[in-house]
Amino acid sequence: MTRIVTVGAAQLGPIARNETRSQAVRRMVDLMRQAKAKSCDVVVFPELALTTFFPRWFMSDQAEVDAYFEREMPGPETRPLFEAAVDLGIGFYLGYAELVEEGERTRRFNTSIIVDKAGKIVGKYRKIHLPGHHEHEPWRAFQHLEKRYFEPGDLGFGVWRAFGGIVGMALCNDRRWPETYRVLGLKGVELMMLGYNTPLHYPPVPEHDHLQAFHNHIVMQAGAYQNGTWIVAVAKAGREEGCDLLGQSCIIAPTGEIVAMCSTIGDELIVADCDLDRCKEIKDNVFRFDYYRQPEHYRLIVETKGVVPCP
Ligand code: ING
Repeated sequence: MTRIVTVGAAQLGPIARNETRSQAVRRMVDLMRQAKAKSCDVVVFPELALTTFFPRWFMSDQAEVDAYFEREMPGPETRPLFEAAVDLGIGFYLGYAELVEEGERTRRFNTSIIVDKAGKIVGKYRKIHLPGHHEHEPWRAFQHLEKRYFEPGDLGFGVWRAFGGIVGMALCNDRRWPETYRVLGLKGVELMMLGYNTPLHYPPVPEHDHLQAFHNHIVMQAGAYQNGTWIVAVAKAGREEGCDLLGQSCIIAPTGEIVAMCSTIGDELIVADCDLDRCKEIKDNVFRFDYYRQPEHYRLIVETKGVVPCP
C-alpha cells in the first residue's frame, strides 16, 4: 500500500507590524480551507508566521520585543488554527516566537511545531542555526537580530512518526547548513517541513542579492537528494514593512526535483502528492548510508566549530 501524503505549502504574503495575530490566523485558516478542498493531509506555514518579522528592528525595550512572543500554544488567538485542524481533518506546521518561563529564567526561541489532524502537538523544534548579529548595526538597511532576540535551540533536530511517515522540522537558516539534513537523514526522515523569512537584500554581501532565489533552492534540492527526503519549504514573502522577502515556496522530491512552486509573493497555496515510499529510491541506493558512509573520516565535522588552520 503506497504511503502518499498530500502536502500543502501555505505561503504567506507580508504581515504588517500592526497586524494582529487574529488577522494572521484568519489568513492561515483560509489557506487551510483551500488545502482541504485539495484533499491535503497537512499544510506547512512559514517561520514566525503570527507576526511581522520583528528581528529586522533594533528594540532596546525588552517588553516591546516580548510582545512578539507566544507564552502559550495554543493561546486564545491561535486556538482557531487548532480548531480548524480538527474541523477540517488537516495537520499543520507553524513557526512562531516561543517565550517560556523556567523558574527564574525566561527563555526565548524561534520555534516550530507539528500539529496532527486531532489538533494535538506531536513535535516541537527550536531553531538551532540563528543568523544575523547581536548588536544594533545601523549601517544595515535593516537589522537581522535573531542572535539578540533568541537562544539557540536546545531540542536538537527531531523526527516524529506522523501522517504515515517519519517527519522532521527545520527553520529558515537551518536549511543552509548540510548538518541539518544529515542528522535528520540519519534519523530516517522522509518529509522535512520548514518555514523561512529571507530578505532579498543581504547587507554584508549585497553583490549576492541576485542569488537569493538560487541559494534558497540549491541548498534544499541538495539536502533532499543527499538524504532521500521530501522537503516542503514555505516563505513569508513580499514587501513586509519595506523589506522585500523572497517567495518561491516549494515542494521538493527526494530526487531533488522541485515538483511545485509558488509563483506569487502573497498568500498562496501549492499542493503535491508526496509518495513517501519514493524516498527508498535514494535511501536504498545512491545514498544507502550504512553501506557507503565512512564516519571514521568525518570526525572533524563534530569535533570542531571553526576551520582548523592549515599548518
Ligand atoms: N533568514 C535568512 C535565511 O537564512 C539569511 C537569513 C539570508 C542568511 C541570506 C544568509 C543569507 O534565509 C532567516 N530568518 O534565517
